Amino acid sequence: VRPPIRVLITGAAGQIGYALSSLVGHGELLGKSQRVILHLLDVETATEPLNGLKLELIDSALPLLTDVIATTNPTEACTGVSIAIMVGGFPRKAHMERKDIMAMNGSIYSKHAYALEKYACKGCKVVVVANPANTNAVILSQCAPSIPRKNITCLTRLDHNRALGQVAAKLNIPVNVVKNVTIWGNHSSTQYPDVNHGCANGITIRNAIRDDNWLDNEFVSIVQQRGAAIIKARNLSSALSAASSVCDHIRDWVLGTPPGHWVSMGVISDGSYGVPEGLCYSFPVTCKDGDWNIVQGLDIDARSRQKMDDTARELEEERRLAQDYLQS
Ligand code: NAX
Repeated sequence: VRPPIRVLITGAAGQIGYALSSLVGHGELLGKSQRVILHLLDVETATEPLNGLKLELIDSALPLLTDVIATTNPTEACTGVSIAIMVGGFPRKAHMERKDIMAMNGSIYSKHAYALEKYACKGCKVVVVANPANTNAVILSQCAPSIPRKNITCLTRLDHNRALGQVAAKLNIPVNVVKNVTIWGNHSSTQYPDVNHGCANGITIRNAIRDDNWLDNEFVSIVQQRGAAIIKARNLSSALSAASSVCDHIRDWVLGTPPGHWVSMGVISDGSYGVPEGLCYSFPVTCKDGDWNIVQGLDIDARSRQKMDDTARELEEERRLAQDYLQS
């Protein structure tokens, strides 16, 4: 029997944490035969709901869940973890400027980076969910230089899954026969959802849908604005779908993507596709043996190029704000 793996969820008392911890306990993160110990971290003001979550997890009697540690101490939370899911953060409020939100998250992510670097297992895999997810990942990577850059990622799988869902709905086919869409860039409304290399039921998405106008305009804006549509409908941001996508992101990273399939992950750019090095940018990736690699050699048309550059520019601007904070 394999030993249990320690999985950290920060911001665990929030709504994504609530949905995610149960999915992890059901084996959706690391497979149905891998036992896990959940490390749940939140801030002191959230102690009661955090403990309430622990009680509910105990009551769920999940065979794969060996133990639950609920804590407000980052050192205890990070000790011995092999997977770190960073959901905790300070969301942007209407009155806040981007530089203020960057400073709040800079302070959180530099502290968490320090605790992970010092106390997590060597080789710990990190996914940042909290917004601005891409730039929080850059901050974390800069503040934890001993964690390999390849181990620090951000979540754009929810956007990827939203794109798959839209194509499947348009064609009235099951979502699992749609593959190889790509989310390029930032997890924000400047992201570029790209179907140019995707397939549905074995034919290209463009040939299957036969409506370039819809694909180039409405589809792109539905995916870019989906987060806002969920907030309008629920009066709360996406939680169930975000939690489910986190599991997809980590499971594929650890266990591998199926042959011929790629997924979207925010990863630290190595300069592929002309994306400035060091930005955390969403690319198409394949995963094998616990490692991801950017899919190379895709044809990029002029329209796509422009959208990929626009979202890179936004990320550079975010990185500048983060840099200002880190140097202050
Ligand atoms: P909630 O506000 O419900 O939960 C956030 C939790 O983080 C709270 O319990 C809070 O106390 C905790 N927290 C704050 N500072 C902390 C710290 N220093 N240490 C530990 N915990 C801390 O938000 P929720 O709806 O769960 O969303 C969490 C984050 O995910 C937000 O930043 C949100 O914008 C982001 N999202 C990112 C998505 C993505 O695809 N990358 C999609 C979903 C979501 O919008």
